[in-house]
Amino acid sequence: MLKKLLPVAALLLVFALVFTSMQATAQDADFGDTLAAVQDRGVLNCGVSGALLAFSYVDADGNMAGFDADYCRAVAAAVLGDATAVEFRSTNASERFPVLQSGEIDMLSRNTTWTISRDTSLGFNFAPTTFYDGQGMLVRKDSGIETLEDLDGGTVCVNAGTTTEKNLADVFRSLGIEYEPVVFAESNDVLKAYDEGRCDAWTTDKSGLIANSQLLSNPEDHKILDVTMSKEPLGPLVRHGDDNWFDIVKWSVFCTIQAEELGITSENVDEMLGSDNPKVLNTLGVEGDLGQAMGLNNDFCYQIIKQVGNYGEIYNRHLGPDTPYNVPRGVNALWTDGGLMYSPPFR
Ligand SMILES: N[C@@H](CCC(=O)N[C@@H](CS)C(=O)NCC(=O)O)C(=O)O
Repeated sequence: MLKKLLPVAALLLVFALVFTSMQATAQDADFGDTLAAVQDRGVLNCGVSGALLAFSYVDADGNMAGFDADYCRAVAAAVLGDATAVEFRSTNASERFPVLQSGEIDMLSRNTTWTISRDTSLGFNFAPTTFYDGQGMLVRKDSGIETLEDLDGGTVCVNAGTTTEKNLADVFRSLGIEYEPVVFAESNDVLKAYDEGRCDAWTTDKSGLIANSQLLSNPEDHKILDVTMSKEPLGPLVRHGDDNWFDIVKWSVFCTIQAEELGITSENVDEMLGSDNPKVLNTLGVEGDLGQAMGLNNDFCYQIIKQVGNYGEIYNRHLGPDTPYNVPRGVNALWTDGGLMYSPPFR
């Protein structure tokens, strides 16, 4: 009798082992390595530009400041409960992708355009767009240049390894404009060359032109042409292969947008914990376990808003009316105000 039962018992044992290992695999897949690595390290390694005013630059106190830097801080607040637990890594346009691919950084938040090839063949996942931009062209006011066609036979300063460089070639080819690109790896060199008069024009994302043109010797002597050469949806990105980490970065961005829509700010967030609006309670983690499903505390969004602020606060801090840039929200307004900023439900 016992002999007969043995093979059955062995079979059951094999099933049990396979089942347990499947469970373990599902669990591992739910929480990829990046979250654990960041938590063990106690600091988020975040790639930025470091050379772009308003987005990521070293301020007078020696701190990394700007809109993109604040999205690094938002993720650190969500994951570590501490918005200051960020190690910033400055990157130029060409090195930003290798440092993310190699694992040197956990995420990149560096005025980077979401394109199909970056999303697929380069092996990245893009979190929601934080700034919808487009490519512009800056010229000297006294140059007489009013349109792109006026640049025929001219020189254009541009940053290597960017969508900017490729769009410039495409747009000028389609318009039949002959030009000479003057290409540099570092944006500071682009700026310097244009400032010294080595190019008739300087092209990059309009946000970059607005911000970094403040560094020209006489910013008021220049103007941005009234043309948008491309779509440049800018936002944070992570490596392929860690869905949970992608979710964390994605929902950290959505948290800032959702909070603005719900009227939750860094100032009133504590008061909002006692709100009678279920949407507010879910978003802030007073009710439900939305954070836990990503391996985070349920108050991850509360931490982001308390420590960094909602989308509108982040925007205004770096680009709003009280800054030298005063960039109107435009398409970056909330969807409820006719813009493109829209968070899926927190439920
Ligand atoms: N959004 C474009 C352009 C990004 C870009 O690198 N722009 C330059 C000019 S504003 C820049 O950020 N340079 C800063 C640097 O080199 O650190 C892209 O993703 O390729």
